[in-house]
Amino acid sequence: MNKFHNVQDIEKIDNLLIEIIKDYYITPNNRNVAPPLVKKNYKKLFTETTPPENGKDISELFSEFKENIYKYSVKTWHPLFLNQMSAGISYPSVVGDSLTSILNPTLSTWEASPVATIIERNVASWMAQMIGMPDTTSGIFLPGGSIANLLALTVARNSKLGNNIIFEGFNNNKKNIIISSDTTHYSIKNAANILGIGINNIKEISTDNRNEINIDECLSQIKYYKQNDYNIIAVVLVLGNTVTGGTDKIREIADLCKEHNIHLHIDAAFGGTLSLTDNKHLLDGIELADSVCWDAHKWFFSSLTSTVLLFPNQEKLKEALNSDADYLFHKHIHEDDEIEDLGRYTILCGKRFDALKVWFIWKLYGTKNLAEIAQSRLDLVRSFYEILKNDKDFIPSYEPVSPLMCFRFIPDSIKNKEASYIDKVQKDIRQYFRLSGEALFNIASLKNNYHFRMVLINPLTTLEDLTVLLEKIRTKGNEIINT
Ligand code: ABU
Repeated sequence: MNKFHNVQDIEKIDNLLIEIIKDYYITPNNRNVAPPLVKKNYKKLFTETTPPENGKDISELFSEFKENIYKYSVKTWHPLFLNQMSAGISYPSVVGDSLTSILNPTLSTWEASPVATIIERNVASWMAQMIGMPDTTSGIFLPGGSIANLLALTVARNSKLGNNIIFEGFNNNKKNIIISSDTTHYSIKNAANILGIGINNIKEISTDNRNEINIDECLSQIKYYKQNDYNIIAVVLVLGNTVTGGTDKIREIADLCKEHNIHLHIDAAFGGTLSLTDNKHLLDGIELADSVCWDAHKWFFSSLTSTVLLFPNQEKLKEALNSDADYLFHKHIHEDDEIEDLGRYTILCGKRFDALKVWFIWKLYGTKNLAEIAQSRLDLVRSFYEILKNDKDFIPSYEPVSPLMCFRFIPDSIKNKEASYIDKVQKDIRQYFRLSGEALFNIASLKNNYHFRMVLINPLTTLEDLTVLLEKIRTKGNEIINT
């Protein structure tokens, strides 16, 4: 029997996939969000220290997957999975992603993936239009916002220092700096590290209670570093701060960057979807950016990963990278038999067809429905904020501008206690829910205190789910305080 392509095995696959898709999408509440397990018990489930010598029957393998992997995995589609920005992916995305694996094109070269190359370019251009970038914009799909930020800053560095840096490395004595807020995503720090700029050369601008950049300070710091002969590699603004969903105001800073020819990168990984809502005005000035990234796998209902990195002038990206691989990138004899090789616009040689799931989402729902679904999440967070504001035991940490709500439980009984005790109460409450698996929400430090952090992008999460959860938090919180 040919085990590699066993027809009987293949016929059994659809049963498992359909069973799981139905469990996820038709009965999303049928079990807890997370299994009631601590790390040491998880480890006991998986004790195989050597690879399996002999293959298994596929039905037994499915049973093993369901019993050990599926059952004990965190249910990220559950309405009370509020922990991550990857909550609540859509079924067209699951279909698109599965079909991506079946087609398995690598988009490095167009000749192996002509359709995929064109679809990726088209979907990127839809995203550019949606977000309000200029007509010249094109985009590339990448596996995550962190890689997108790294490539955007590679372009920024090379634009500033010249593409000779590709071959010669650093060759200047001036201080090379990046200007961003003190709450910018940690991937900007990784990029500064990898690009040889150095984390300490990120000049951090202070932020308000929603983690939004202080505009006046940013403008005056740009002027200061310019006057003092620093090389400002880039200014990075954030649309959709990871902890608060806050948005940096773009226009004034963008104008100053244009005046001084400074690369402006916008990390809109989360906030890009605001372009579909009545908060679209928060993107004002985005058309002036030199690069923008937007994660469809956050609030655009796609599965991980599908990030688009957009450039009004994408040739700069190609020029900033090395694509010296003649076994891959061929010059074709007839010009009309040539589409661009997307591999030249990325450091990835194996480049997945991540745009297909976004194509499925967009084609199935259409912009109109997508906008309604996105808006419903903004309406949800606004209603939740009002409930928190009017409840004497809860304090919302800011007025939300996108579906990310932080708040604290501070009843009268602990109001005058030390900050460290109040922090401990928040942590203990969150730990209870994580271990019980009833709900999974996050906790984060915001201006030196711990706050619950709830990502409210899952289209299945209702206001009632949240109010019931609040009551459970109150009950558990009082129990913790009184013991
Ligand atoms: N890149 C930020 C992701 C944060 C989150 O999933 O909650």
